Amino acid sequence: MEETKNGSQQLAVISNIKPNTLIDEIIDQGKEYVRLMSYYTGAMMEIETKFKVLNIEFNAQFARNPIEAIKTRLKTPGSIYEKMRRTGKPISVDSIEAELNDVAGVRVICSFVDDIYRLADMLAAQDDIRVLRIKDYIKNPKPSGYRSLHMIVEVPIFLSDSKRPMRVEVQLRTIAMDFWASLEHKLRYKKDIPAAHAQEIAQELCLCAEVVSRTDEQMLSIRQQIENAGS
Ligand code: 0O2
Repeated sequence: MEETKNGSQQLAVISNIKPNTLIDEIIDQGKEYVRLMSYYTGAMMEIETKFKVLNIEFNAQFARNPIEAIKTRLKTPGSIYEKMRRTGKPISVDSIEAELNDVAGVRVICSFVDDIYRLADMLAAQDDIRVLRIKDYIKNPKPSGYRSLHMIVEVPIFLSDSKRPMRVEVQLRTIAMDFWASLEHKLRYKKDIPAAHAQEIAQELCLCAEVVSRTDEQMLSIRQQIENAGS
């Protein structure tokens, strides 16, 4: 009579690997995954600190803060798996590091649109930062109306015995752009909007994004008028 096999034994038969080897591999991959996530966390901390330093310096020089808030997020395992699967990439720790640019994300919420470009230039000019890609969704908004400046940067993290370059996705946006993106995400995320209403809702959201963008322009213009009146 054939012996009943448990899950890992069955998997081992299919993949032609001895059960213990398979379990060891899963445990090793798990450890490697946790290690990789700790590197990304370190990289996010490095970038967050760089922006905090720029904010303090700017405040000392111009008596105002260009940054309203900084948010960091590590992509969840589910979200990583989904993106790897969707893009047809092999699911392994090495491949996650090689293929994904946005495992570590830093979102910088700025007061005014010109602060976004100033901060982006200041970050890019730092000699330990390598800018790999910039997507300007402010000058070229997405069809949804989404606006932000996206940068993929590489920053070194210093480990106990080595230095390792890590990629971080930086999203810079104004308070108004963040207000729109957060609400739009809440309204649309995983909601099964009936096809009959989808286009109308998308158009309304896009109109809201344009109103928000005009408000940003007006606020910047008001700040500049105040600065000019004072000088
Ligand atoms: P989450 O949870 O925010 O991370 P890439 O993989 O970078 O080569 P991709 O995925 O097309 O290419 O990147 P893109 O479009 O430059 O930026 C994706 C991220 O921008 C999204 O991340 C959102 O954070 C944000 N984003 C882009 N378009 C929209 C939009 O229409 N509405 C809102 N609210 N946010 C948007 P994730 O992975 O979707 O989610």
